[in-house]
Amino acid sequence: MASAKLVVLVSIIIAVVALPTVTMATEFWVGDATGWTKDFDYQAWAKDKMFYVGDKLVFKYQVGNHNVFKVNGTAFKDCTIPPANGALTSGNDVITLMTPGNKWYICGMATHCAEHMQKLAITVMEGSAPAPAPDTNSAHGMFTSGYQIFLAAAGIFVAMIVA
Ligand SMILES: *[C@@H]1O[C@H](CO)[C@@H](O)[C@H](O)[C@H]1NC(C)=O
Ligand SMILES: [Cu+2]
Repeated sequence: MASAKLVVLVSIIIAVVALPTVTMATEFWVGDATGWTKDFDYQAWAKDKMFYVGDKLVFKYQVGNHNVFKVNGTAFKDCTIPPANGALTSGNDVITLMTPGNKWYICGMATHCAEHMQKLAITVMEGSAPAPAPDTNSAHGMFTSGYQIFLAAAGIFVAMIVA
């Protein structure tokens, strides 16, 4: 049964090698724990982030206090508020980034955009995030490599049983 053993081993090796290249869409909570509100620097928040097609933006806020409009670059700059029926108002608005390019979002309440910086501009990139390098400093990195070690060990165990 050497060939069955080989098939299992090769399958496991492929799985372990391929795992880090499987990328998942990222869900960004705009403003992190602060959420979507006045007087928060969303450009600073976005500056060190990479947005890819398929990722999601989640705007979290108290219903009625804020809202979300997707606007163009001109309306973003001038804080031009579109008609109210175009607003997202759920307080937990999820926007999937469907296309690459520049995207602009503003709050349409009173002067939140014009006077309180409640506006976000991002650039969405084609493709998906590169596989993260093994990062033992983060819990996620440890989980990923721990998971791979587990898979490899399980593979060897299964291979031994099959043999
Ligand atoms: C931007 O949006 C505004 C308001 O929705 C619209 O009047 C304007 O024509 C748009 N500008 C461009 C360049 O698309
Ligand atoms: Cu607002």
